[in-house]
Amino acid sequence: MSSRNQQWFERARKYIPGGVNSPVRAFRSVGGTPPFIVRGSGARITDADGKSYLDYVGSWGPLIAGHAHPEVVAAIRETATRGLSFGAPTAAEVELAELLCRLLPSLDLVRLVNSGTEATMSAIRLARGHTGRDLLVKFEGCYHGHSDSLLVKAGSGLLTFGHPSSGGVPADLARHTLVLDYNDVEGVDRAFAQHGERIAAVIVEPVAGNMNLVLPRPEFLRGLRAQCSRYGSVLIFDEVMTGFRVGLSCAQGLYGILPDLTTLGKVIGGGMPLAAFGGRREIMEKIAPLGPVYQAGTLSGNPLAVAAGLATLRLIEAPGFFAELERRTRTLCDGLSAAAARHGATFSARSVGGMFGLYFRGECPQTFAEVMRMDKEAFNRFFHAMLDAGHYFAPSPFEAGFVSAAHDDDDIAETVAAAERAFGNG
Ligand code: KE4
Repeated sequence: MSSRNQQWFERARKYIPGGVNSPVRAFRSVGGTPPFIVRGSGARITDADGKSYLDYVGSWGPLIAGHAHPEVVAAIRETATRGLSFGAPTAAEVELAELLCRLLPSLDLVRLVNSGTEATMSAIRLARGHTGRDLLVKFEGCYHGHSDSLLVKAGSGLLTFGHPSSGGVPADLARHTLVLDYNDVEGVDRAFAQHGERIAAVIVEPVAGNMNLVLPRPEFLRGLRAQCSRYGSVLIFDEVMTGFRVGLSCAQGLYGILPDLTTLGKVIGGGMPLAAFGGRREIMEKIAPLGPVYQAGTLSGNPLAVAAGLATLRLIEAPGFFAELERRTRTLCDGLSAAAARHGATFSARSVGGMFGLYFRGECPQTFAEVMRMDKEAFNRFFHAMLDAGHYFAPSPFEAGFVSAAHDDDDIAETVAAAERAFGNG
């Protein structure tokens, strides 16, 4: 008898491409049937078969306070009784913008949008409009959403311009994107020496989370800042994932680098569709209706999403929130590494703030090439053993994981014990 998850997946594929509304959810990298989630509460989610899991995906980062947090749900419920959307300014949007600008010194002005893709797409258009230049620099392994200029893979040789990495992206557009190696300071220097006067912007995940977790070399971020300042290019920190996840001052505070523009998402919406881009006044004032760079959105600043975001940000501002979240995330990584070592498994793990990376290789990777040399089969075996045991990790070896404030020490210990059994079974 097929499970309810299988029944829903079969029905879903009749009406939705691949049965999912975002590709990674289809489990094509790990195989098997994705659980169809019916509810979340705190650190756990429950699927259509009634099976519960400790959740280390957290909707890919937003659920930092845990699922269905009473204060977040209450804020949404109370707001909804006064209407869902007006397409007109509301006071709550001002309160959220004020809060973001207070928490991030690099934000003079901020614009709310509905997704991380919209935020990065708008920031890139703004940087191009501000500089009058076309060339965009990104890094292989970093993901910034699915706007055309970002779905580009590296050219054939070093410093050659990009080619489309997705169907439907015009080659004429892709060639305006230069794809470099993450953490390669010399490569950045060569690119600026050769093209600096034409570079509109560099967009980077200041802590990479879309090629699994890869930390920046401090000289890498410092180098980007220096070159962008020297050539008048816009430095965009894409903090959609790291924003208010690695700490209250985000990655820019952790590494002490002030970007010109920042994109945010995930945590700032608390699980509702909300993202943002913001930065230096001189640049942000080029956005409509003040300046010539157009950007708009029917549901931008949506009252329910703003209510959820404000409630979430107020929760994470609590004294000690990140110290405790960081301790629990590190405890998880240390526990998994110790369990792997006891069974001779080739495994490493690291965390920063409330996000972590698990690697089926001896050392934590520092480059995309090192990430790609991970043992993907070993990851898949671990993933399914843990899923069967009720521990839900990202269904891909190239994704970061997330701990919430709702994961307590017992939950972490339960996951480590399940990993001990998984590593023991090979
Ligand atoms: P969205 O358009 O998915 O809201 O955000 C795009 C985005 C932009 N920048 C960064 C650094 C991101 O991590 C993301 C989205 N992250 C993925 C997780 N790898 C979302 C999961 C998915 O695509 O379903």
